[in-house]
Amino acid sequence: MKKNYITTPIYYVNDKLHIGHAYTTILADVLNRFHNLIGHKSFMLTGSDEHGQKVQEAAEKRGVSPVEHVDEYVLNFTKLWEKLNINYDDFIRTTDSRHTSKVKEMLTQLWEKEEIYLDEYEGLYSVSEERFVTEKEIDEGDFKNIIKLKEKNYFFKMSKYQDKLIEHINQNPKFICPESRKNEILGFLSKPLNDLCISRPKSRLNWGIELPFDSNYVTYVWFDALMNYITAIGWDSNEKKFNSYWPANYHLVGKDIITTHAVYWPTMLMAAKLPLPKTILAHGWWLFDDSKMSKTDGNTVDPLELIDLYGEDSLRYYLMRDMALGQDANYSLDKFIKRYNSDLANDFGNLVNRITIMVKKHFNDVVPEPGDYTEDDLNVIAIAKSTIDSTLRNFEHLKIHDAIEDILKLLRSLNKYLEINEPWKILKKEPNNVKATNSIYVSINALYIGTQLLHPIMPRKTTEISNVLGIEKIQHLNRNFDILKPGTKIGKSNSPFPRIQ
Ligand code: ME8
Repeated sequence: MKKNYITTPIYYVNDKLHIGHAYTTILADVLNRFHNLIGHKSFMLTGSDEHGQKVQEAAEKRGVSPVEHVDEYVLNFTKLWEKLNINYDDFIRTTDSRHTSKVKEMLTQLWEKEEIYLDEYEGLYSVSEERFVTEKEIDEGDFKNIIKLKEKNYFFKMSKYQDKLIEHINQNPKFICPESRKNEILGFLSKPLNDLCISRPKSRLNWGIELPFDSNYVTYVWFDALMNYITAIGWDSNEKKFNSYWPANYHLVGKDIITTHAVYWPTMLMAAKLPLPKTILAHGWWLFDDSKMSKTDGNTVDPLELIDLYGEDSLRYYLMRDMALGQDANYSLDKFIKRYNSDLANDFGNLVNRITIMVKKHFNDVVPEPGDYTEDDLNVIAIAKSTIDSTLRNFEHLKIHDAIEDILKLLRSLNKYLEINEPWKILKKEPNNVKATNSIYVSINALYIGTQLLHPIMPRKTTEISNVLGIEKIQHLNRNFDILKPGTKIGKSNSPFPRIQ
C-alpha cells in the first residue's frame, strides 16, 4: 500500500538553525501527524546536507577533519528537533554510506546511459552558492562573491528534459504549489535551459562524493543532496520499501530552493526513469524587520531560546498560525506574545480551566448526563462537527493557518455559549438544572473535538489536556460528538497556558 511520504530540505550542517528552518520542519511534522491522525500511514524524512566547500572550510578553520566536524554539528540538529517534538521517521545524512553508495550508483547509471558528458566550461561562478550562475541570475538575485571560472567538468543533460518538464507542470496543477511559484518556474523554463554541471574538480574541493567514473572529481552538492529523498527510502536497495513510499507526496521547501527542486530534481528523475514527486510546496520566508531571516544577515531568531522561555508548543502554534502558506511573514516577539495570550491563554486555556473547574465543583469530577438538547446546544454541536469538516478540507489544501483559525473560532464560540448560559450561576442555586448540565456536557465534548484537531500542531499540550479530560492518548481522530461519555472521570487542569506578562 502506498504510504504518505513527506520530506523537509536537508539543512546545511554548518548552519545554526533559526526559526525559518524550524518552520519547515514543524510544518512537515504537523502534516505528518495530521495524516497519521486521520488514519493514513505517513512517513516523514528530514536530515542534513554535509558535503561541500563551506563545510570543508569550516572544518579547516577549526583544525578538525570534515568527518569530525559534521559528526559534532549534526547533533545540534537532532537536539533541536527533539526539543521541538518533531516525530520524524528517518534522518538521513549525506555522509551515510546508504546515501553515498547510491549517489554513486545513480551517477554510474546516468553515465552509462550517456546522460552525463565531459566538457570545458567558462562562466561566472558563485562561491557562496557553489554553482555556475547566469548574468541574468546575478542581475535579479542577491549573489555575493562571483568569480570567473574556466574548467573541465561533467554535465548532466538537463536541457534535454525541458519540454517534458514544462508539459508535466502544465498537466499536473498540484506539482508546484503555490500557483505563484509554479508561474515563476514556468517563466524560468520559457528561456533555454542549460545543462547542469554536476562535478567539482578535487583541486578545488575534496569534501564530496567521488565520481565513480573519474576520481579527479567529486559530485556537485546539489546533485548529492537531492538524491537524499530516494536513498533514504531504499532506492536501488529495498525495492518494496521504495515502491511503497515513492513518489513523495510533499517535498516541503522554502522559496529560496524552488529551482533546484522543481527543475534540477525532476529532470534527474526523468533521466533515471523514476516518477516525479506529487507536490513541491514552496513556502515563503520568515522575515525580521521586513528582510529575510538568514545567517549572513545576522538577523536570526534562535528557536531554542523561545522553547526554553515559552515551551515548544507555543512556538509551533505561533509559526503555524502566523504564516499563510506561500506568503512571507514578519516575526516579532511582541506578535508571538500577543498571539499566545489571546489564542492560547485566553481562548483555549481559560476554556479548559472553566469547564474542568465546573465539572469538579458541581459533578464530583465526572462528566454529567445531559437531558434534551436546546436549540443553543444543537447549534454548538453543529459548529463542532462542521469544524472537523473544515479542518480536514483546510489541511487537504495546506491552509494550516485557516484550519487553526476555524478551530479557534469553535473554542471562542464555546466560551461565548458558556458566558450566555452561565451554568456556574444556575448550578449553584439548582444543582440538577438540565440546561446548565447540558451546557457543561456539550462544551466539554466540543472542547475535546477542538483539542483533537489541534493535536498535530501542539502534540504535548493537547495530550496533557486530553489526559485531564479522561482520554489517555489522541491516536485517531474520533469524529463522533459525544466522545466523553457521562461518567468519564476528569482530572485537574493546571492552567495549560499561563498568561505571559
Ligand atoms: O538550502 N524563512 O539548506 P539550508 C523560512 N542544504 N524558511 C527558511 C528561512 C526563512 N527565513 N531560512 C531558511 C539548503 N529556511 C540545502 C537544501 S535539500 C535537498 C538541500 C528553510 O540550510 C527553508 O526550508 O540553507 C529553506 O528552503 C531551507 O531552510 C534552507 O536550508
